[in-house]
Formats: sequence, C-alpha cells, structure tokens
Amino acid sequence: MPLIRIPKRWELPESQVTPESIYWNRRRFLKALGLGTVSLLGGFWPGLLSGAPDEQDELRATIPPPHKPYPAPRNPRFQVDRPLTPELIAAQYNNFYEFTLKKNGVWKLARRFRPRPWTIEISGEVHRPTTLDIDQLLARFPLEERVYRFRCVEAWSMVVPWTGIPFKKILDFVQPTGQARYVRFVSFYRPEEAPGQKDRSYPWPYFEGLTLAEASNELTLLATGIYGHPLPNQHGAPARIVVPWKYGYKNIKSVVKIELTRKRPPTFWNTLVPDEYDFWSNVNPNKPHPRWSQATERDIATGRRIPTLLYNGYAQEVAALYKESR
Ligand SMILES: Nc1nc2c(c(=O)[nH]1)N[C@H]1C(S)=C(S)[C@@H](COP(=O)(O)O)O[C@H]1N2
Ligand SMILES: [Mo]
Repeated sequence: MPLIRIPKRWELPESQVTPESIYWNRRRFLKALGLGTVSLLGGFWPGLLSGAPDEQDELRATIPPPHKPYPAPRNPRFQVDRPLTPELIAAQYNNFYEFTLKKNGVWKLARRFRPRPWTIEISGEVHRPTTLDIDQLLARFPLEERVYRFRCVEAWSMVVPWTGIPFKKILDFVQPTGQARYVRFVSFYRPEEAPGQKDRSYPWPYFEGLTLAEASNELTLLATGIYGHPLPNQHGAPARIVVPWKYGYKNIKSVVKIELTRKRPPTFWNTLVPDEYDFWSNVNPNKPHPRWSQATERDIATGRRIPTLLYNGYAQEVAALYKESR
C-alpha cells in the first residue's frame, strides 16, 4: 500500500501567508467597536479570527515562564538590522505538520504535547555514542541567545531571538569518526499527541539532514529556547535545529535522534516533492521555487514585502561551504 503521496498544491502554499498585523489590528478595531471577534468578513480572514475573545490570553499561556538557565546571555555578534518579530505573532504562526497544516492552529493543538521527559540519542559515526536527557544537556552545555533572521520557503519571514547550544559543541562532545560526512536528524513519532501524524500519507517521523561541515558551522544551533524562555511546543519543544541560511523546513523541530552517517541522508520534503525541495535548500533570491519567486519575502509582523538576501544574509558565514551557488 503506498504511504507516500505527492501533496496537493495547497499543502505547502505561499498563498496561506497573511500579514499578522492585519489580524491583530483588526482585532483591536473590533474590540474598540465592542464586537469581540465576530467574523464580519467570513472566510476572507485567517482562521484565528473566529476564536473566543480571550484567545490572546490562551495563546500567552502556551509560553513557558522563564526559569533557570533562561534567559541566557545574548551573543552580540549575532544581530539583525530589522526589528524583532513580536513574540505572540511568532507564537501563532507556525509550520508543524505533526499537529496541523494550519499555521494559526498549531499552538492550540500542540498544547497537549509533553516535551518532558525527553531524551536525544546521538549515534552512528561517533566515538562516543550517547543518549542525553534534555535537562542533562541544558546542564552540560552553556546556552546563549542569538538574534537570527528566519525565512520559510513559502516566502514569509521573521526575526527572533533563539536560545541554544552551538551545535559544534555537541559534535565535539560525541567525537565524529573520520568516516562521518553527514548528520541525520529525526523528530518524534507520537500520533496520540500529534493528530497530524495520523495522516499516513506523510512519511512520519519528520527527518532532515545536513553535511557535517554545515552542522559544524558557527551559525548552527540546537535551540532550546526563544524570547528568553524555553521553547513553547509550537516552536519545537524541547529542542530543534536552527540553520538560518536555509529555508525553514531544514530547521527540524522536537528532535529525538541525531545520527552521523557516511552517506547523505534522505529528507522529508525532498522525499515528498523532489522537484521542489532539494537537500541543500539554501535561501537564494535568484533561484525561484518552481511555483513562485523567492526574490522577496513578507515580514509576518508588518506584512511588508522586503528583498530576500542570498543565504538569508549569512553569506559571510556560510558562502565558503558552497563552491557553486547552492
Ligand atoms: N518536525 C517538524 N519540524 C519542522 C516542521 C514540521 O512540520 N515538523 N516545519 C518546518 C517549517 S516548513 C518551518 S517554516 C519551520 C517553522 O518554525 P516555527 O513554527 O518555529 O516558526 O519549522 C520547520 N521544522
Ligand atoms: Mo517552512
């Protein structure tokens, strides 16, 4: 029985992108009129609009309070010349297909997900294979905060402060063998907690990969927090990869397994739609997606279109990794 099906056009669409400023402004406007969140304009506006009046408080409740070791010291070397995306905007606009394909529905469905206890197994071509409990990991490696651009292949973007561990430190700890060339990442499989995983047309669990050189780059983080506190479930609690020069889908969430390999590992979106999503997936304004341009992107906070930068603005850090324009 075939489990893999080519997703329909609407399954990773640019068209779902709606500027959040419109949502929040409209909500404020309706509140001022005493109308709450009655959906005056029907289907024209995104789904969150039809929620209860206290929905913003419910959203805020998904954000874990800061506790040790948060907030971590900010690394001043990583700044961005664009304002930070407001936290609640980032927290209600997610791609996390394990829960739902609806960006503004992820935070609600992810509330019953339990990111603790949690272990991450690191195996394969390493001298010190290990399984680390997430809290052991947080105790063993120092955290730092970095502000990065984040660019989804669907042409929306944001600027967020991640808290995480430079991934190179974890690699140094497990000691890759001389045979290691790639790093494979795997997410959780818990269909009871993640309703999207009941859709067997996707090859769950989500899987991704990087070359060892990419994984060792100074930009690559294992992020465990955002905005100075632990990751809320919708952002990939308790730990996800952040590779800011690549499209969003390379930034795999809720990682349970990391394997160093000799061969290039397959990746989730490349397996599903090989013509549209390649292994590299470096942000490149000059290389259009087969179905839309990548020259510009929409800031999810302001709704404004801005130019997309080569390697998402990180050419200085990563261009040397690529001989041709990948
Ligand atoms: N496990 C898993 N990781 C994932 C995804 C997913 O569906 N499942 N979506 C990816 C995509 S397409 C994007 S754009 C980012 C979104 O991250 P954010 O919701 O924290 O902004 O997560 C990426 N990581
Ligand atoms: Mo994405």
